[in-house]
Amino acid sequence: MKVVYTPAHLLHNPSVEIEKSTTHSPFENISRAEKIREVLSADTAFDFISPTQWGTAPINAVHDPGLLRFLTTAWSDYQRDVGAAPEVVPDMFYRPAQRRGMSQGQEPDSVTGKLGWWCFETTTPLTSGTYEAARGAVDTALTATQLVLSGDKYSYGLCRPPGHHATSSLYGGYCFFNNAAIAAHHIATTTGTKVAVLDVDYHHGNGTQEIFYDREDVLYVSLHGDPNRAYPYYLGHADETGTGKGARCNFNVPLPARTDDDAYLLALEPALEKIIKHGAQTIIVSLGLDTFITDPICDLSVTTDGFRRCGSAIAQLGLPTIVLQEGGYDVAKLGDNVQAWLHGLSA
Ligand code: SP5
Ligand code: ZN
Repeated sequence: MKVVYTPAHLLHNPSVEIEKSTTHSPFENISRAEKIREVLSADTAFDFISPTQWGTAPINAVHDPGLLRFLTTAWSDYQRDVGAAPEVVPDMFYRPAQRRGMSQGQEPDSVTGKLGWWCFETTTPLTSGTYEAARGAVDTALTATQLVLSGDKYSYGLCRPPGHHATSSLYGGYCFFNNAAIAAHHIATTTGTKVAVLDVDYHHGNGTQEIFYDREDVLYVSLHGDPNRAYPYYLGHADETGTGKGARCNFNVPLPARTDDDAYLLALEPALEKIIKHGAQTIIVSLGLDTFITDPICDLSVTTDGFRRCGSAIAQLGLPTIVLQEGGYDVAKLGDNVQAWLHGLSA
C-alpha cells in the first residue's frame, strides 16, 4: 500500500494548547505523524510517496473562500497588528445569538475580530507555518485519493494537521481544512459516483457532517464518544440524519465510555450496512486511533487487535478505500495502531 507523507506538517509545531482552563503541551503534535512514519517505513508492506500540489481550488470548493483567505495571512497579520505571539488564539468568539433578530453580521477588519469569526474554540493555535502545513495535509489527502482513482485498491494519507472538525466556514479541534471532505467532494464531483466517509475517530466529525448534511452524493457515517460527554459536544447525536436531498445520508453512532473491541465491532456493522445501501463506490476512512484503550484524552477501550479487526471488517465491503489520518494521542502506540489497522484492511 502506498503511504502519502510530507514533512510540511513539521511547520505546524505549537508549544502550547489552551484547554481545561489551563495551558499544556499540545496533544496534537509533530511526534504523532513522525511516530507513524517511523513504524510504517520500517514495514516493507508500505511504500512512501510525496504529495503533488493541488492548489487552492479543491479547498475553496468545500470551504468558504474567506476561511482560506484568512488563514493565509492571519498569523503574520496578528504579529503586525496585535504583537509578537508564536501561538495565535482567539480571545473573542462570534456567537450568532448575540445578533438575535438581526442580520447575520459580517467579518470584521480587525484580526482579533476575524479570529473569533473563523475559529470555534481555543485548542487550535495558529503558528508561522500552520497554513503551509494545512495545505500539505490537503495535498496529501488528494494525492492519496488520486492513487485510488487511478486503480490502487487502498491508499493511506498521513495527514497532519487533521481535518474532520473543520466546517465549511470554521476551524478548530486541531483542524484547519477538512482533508476528508475535500477528498470526498473531489471524488463525487469528478466521477459522478457516490462516496461514503466513514469516520472512526473517537470524536464526532462535526465538520464533515456539516459540509455534507444536505447532500445525497456523500454519505457521512460516524462512530464516536457520545456528545453528551465528549467533544465536540453539540453535534454527533443519533437523531442527526441529514436534511433535504441529504435526508438519511448522515448516520451517527454515539458510544458509551469504555466500549471494547467486541462492542465496537458490533456497532460498526449497521454503519457498514448503511454504506452498502447508499450505493457508495468509494470509501474514505477518517482514521482516528484515539478510541485506543490508553489514549490520554478519550475514554473508549479499543485495543491494537481491535484496530486490525476494524480494518478487516471494512475490507469485507470490497470497495476501493482511501484512509486519511485524523486523531490519536497515545503517541508511543500510535504507529503500531495505524500499522495494525492498515494490515487488517489489506490482509
Ligand atoms: C482530530 C481530533 O481528534 N481532534 C480532537 C480535538 C479534541 N480537543 C479537546 C479535547 C478535550 C478533551 N478533554 C478530555 C480530558 C480527559 N482527561
Ligand atoms: Zn479525535
